[in-house]
Amino acid sequence: MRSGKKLIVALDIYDGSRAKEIALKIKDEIFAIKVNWPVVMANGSGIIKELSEIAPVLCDFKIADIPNTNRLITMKAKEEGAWGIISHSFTGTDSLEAVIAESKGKMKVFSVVTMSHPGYREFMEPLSERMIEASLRCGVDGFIVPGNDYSTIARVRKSAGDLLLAATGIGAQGGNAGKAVRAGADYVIVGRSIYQAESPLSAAREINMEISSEN
Ligand code: BMP
Repeated sequence: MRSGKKLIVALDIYDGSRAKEIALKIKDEIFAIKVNWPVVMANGSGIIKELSEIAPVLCDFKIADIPNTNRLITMKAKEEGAWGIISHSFTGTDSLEAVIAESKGKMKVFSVVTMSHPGYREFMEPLSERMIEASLRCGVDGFIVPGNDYSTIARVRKSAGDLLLAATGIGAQGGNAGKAVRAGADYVIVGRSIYQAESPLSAAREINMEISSEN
């Protein structure tokens, strides 16, 4: 049912019932659900398992700690049945390797090597290429890329080969889903444009039309 789907909805809301309600409404339009701290802090990690019954769950914990703490966070996401997990890479290869080792082929590991907000340029941007190389050496499954910066997506795609690229920054942050996919993204991650829409289902359908349109 999910083959060919590229849309990942980011449910950055506190209300777990509302999150499940939206997920159920749009489940035929999405590949996966991304959860971040708001919904997990408000509902506990069990929300990962509950949402996984609707669609695969990508845990956006942007893990950025010492290897042991990274391992503990990863283990919990795995126990709850997550499909994938997002880790920072700037904390170094030992930290990223801990996430990959604990995922043990059961969860996809996405590394953050670029970001979609202006502050990314202050500190991270000069290190982006080095973080990509290090992530490749560690054996990540994919990268998070900015869906509002198509040349950066294309740059990461060149280094990433066949690995998965998931683009954020679509809609509320100015990116276009179709352009992001044509620049090289496998998935587009969309939050506010869906969960704040009057009809999340219509919004999700519109994004899927953008993806399948030719220009
Ligand atoms: P929205 O579509 O509402 O802008 O949400 C984007 C989602 O992607 C948020 O969950 C945010 O944490 C995440 N994200 C991002 O916006 N930029 C990045 O560079 C990396 C992210 O994970």
